[in-house]
Amino acid sequence: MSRTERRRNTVLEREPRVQEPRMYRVVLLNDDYTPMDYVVHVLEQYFLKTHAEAVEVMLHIHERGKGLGGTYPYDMAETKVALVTADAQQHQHPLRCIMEKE
Ligand code: TYC
Repeated sequence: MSRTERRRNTVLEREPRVQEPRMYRVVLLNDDYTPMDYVVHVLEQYFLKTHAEAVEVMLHIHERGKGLGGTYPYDMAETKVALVTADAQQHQHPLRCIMEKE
């Protein structure tokens, strides 16, 4: 069925029936102990950053307190948080990764 309604001479656009999924930011937090190289590795491995991008994001987090890994639908964001948290724990680093509603 068409998304438009005709009333006399006016064509009214209806709201789209399908909404974009709500997106979530996956954010990494700074701490004093996690090695910089490890954070760069996490950004490359889990957020598919190039090495140069990963270094830039890591330095941003180090200087500003937090930074963006990526933005994803809920399930993907939740999975990234779980994978990064598990990896950091395995390596005994206190790195924290959280999600925020966009
Ligand atoms: N601040 C850490 C250090 O000096 C590096 C670091 C960067 C830690 C980013 C966590 O999310 C982080 N070794």
